Amino acid sequence: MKIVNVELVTSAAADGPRRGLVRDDVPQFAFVGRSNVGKSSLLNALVRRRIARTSATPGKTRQANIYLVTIDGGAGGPGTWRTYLVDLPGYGYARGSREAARELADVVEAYFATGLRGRRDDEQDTVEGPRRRGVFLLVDARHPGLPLDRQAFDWITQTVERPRIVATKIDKLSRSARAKNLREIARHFDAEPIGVSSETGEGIDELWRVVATLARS
Ligand SMILES: Nc1nc2c(ncn2[C@@H]2O[C@H](COP(=O)(O)OP(=O)(O)OP(=O)(O)O)[C@@H](O)[C@H]2O)c(=O)[nH]1
Ligand SMILES: [Mg+2]
Repeated sequence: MKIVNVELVTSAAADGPRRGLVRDDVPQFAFVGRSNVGKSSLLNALVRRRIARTSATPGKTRQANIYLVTIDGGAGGPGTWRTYLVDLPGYGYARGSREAARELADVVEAYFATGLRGRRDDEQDTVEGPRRRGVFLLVDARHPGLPLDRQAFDWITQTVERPRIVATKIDKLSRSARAKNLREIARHFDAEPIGVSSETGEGIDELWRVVATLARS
């Protein structure tokens, strides 16, 4: 599998013109999770370049950044295909004010309201959303079962669709702790998580297989 091209097509804020949100036939995959869980790092690991800004301080990503990725081959066989990968602000941004946290939540909600469901409350016509899509809920492999992650899971499931669970930063755990925590996460969400590390690249191929299978089916 070869990443042919990656470009940032739009950055959309909650209060900005919502024209920025993309609605076409190219499948979309969104990354959701607590601030600092590693969403932007995972996007960079997937596309193999440092295109999304990351930071050790939570609250780095403040807009819905939509990247158009052109890929050659991968699961599903040869051929060129495209997908959007969407890097969203995190929730649980504790360091900022309540208002700042609300602002970031608004961006995420605005993205799902317009970008995935294909419908805007402030628009009369119903706009077709992407036909193929996916939501990845990222949880820190070191902290299974956080109430905030469960709340996000329930919200996404009700608002958009049941997300796939991705357990991040597995490089920070020993082999045994990793297996134990992944089991706990699986029990918590009643779904098998994909363990990944943006540092070592573990799990990245598996995540691409999931994306390619959904995008190209
Ligand atoms: N060891 C390790 N560190 C990681 C990994 N992924 C991310 N990090 C680190 O975690 C911190 C946060 O990463 P980001 O990718 O900026 O997190 P984010 O979820 O985009 O955060 P917000 O934009 O604030 O919501 C950075 O210091 C990263 O270097 C990983 O797989 N392993
Ligand atoms: Mg980020």
